[in-house]
Amino acid sequence: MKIKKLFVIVGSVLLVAISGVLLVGCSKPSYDAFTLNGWEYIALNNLGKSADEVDITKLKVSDFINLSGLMDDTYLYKGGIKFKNNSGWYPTLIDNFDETYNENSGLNPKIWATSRHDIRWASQKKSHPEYSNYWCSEMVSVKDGKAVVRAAYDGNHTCPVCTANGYTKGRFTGGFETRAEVKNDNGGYDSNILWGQAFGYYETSIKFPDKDGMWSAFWLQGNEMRETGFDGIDGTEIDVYESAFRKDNKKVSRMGHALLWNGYGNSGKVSGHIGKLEQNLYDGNFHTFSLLWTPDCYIFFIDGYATWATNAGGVCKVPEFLRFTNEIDAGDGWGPHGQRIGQFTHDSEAAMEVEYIRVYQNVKYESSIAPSKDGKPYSKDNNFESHFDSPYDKAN
Ligand SMILES: [Ca+2]
Ligand SMILES: [Zn+2]
Repeated sequence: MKIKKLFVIVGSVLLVAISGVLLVGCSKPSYDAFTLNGWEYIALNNLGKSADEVDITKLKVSDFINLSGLMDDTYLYKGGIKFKNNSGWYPTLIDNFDETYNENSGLNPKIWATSRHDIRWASQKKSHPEYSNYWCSEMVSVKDGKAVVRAAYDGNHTCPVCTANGYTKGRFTGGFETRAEVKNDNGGYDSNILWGQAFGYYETSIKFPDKDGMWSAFWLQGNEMRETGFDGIDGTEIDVYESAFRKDNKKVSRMGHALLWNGYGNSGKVSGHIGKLEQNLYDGNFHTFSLLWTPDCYIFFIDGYATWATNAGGVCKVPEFLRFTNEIDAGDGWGPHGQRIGQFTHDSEAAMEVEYIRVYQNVKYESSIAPSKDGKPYSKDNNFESHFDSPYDKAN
């Protein structure tokens, strides 16, 4: 055993030395091979092929699942008949933002709410209180078939809610989600889920804000994510993408996926992956980000290719809501992964644009969903709450 192990170690050192020489001699930037941690077997089984027959670092969504024959028109599943294909997939929520509503920033109020008014980050520069970053519903709109989250400095902000909070000068942006946070009598907020789902396939097409000092994200979150028992099974924050790498995008685009569970305080757990990509995600075009969430694992895709797969935390079995959010630095120029994202300047503005969100469910996943709190189907009536019950992380 020992000898074999030694050989392996020597072998890898050699390999590193050789690839080091190759890298020095080659001016091309290096990209990360996609890491599926064994979950590529799902695609291989589906394709009926072995790992030798396909490039397992270049697996596509269609290698894992079959969505053929399904519509992609704006649609909301309301129970009853499932328009499912031969593989058991059916659409549950498709919004192409091709319909504009008169209220709710133009978003369908049955599904969406704008992220709640809040100060996101106080200014990190004492001499510049106006560097503070606020979320405001007025920064969200539906335009030309897209949901748009603007980001801009406003020195005379007149939104009534912001004004009542004393936020009239600063950096304003926001988000929208399938959950409404409503002020309660205890001075806190109730988290009312408007639409939630456990498992399925989630795909969005996004154009990033093209400006220093910003990042955006598409993520899923559950009301029970802060419960400290049961690891991630009773709720996991699933960051399908978190874009904070525009600043050092000269050679390669990087992108982060992450899972967070058991709250955000001392009990909080995290697992993430940041990969270097061949394509430029900041080229001013739309790019797709998607998640295949099965009862066994999470598989993340960028522009249709599987980039990371994991079952970290134990796979979440309870419904979660969708979030599209935009962020601005507050004068420090640091992003969420401890990297420099630059400074937001006040003389121009930028926007995060969402072309569509498409969510599908598979009949085979349905029996793995955790029972609801009251034993009835998950809905607004039981606030999509599961039977899981454990202490709650008070942090954040
Ligand atoms: Ca938990
Ligand atoms: Zn406001």
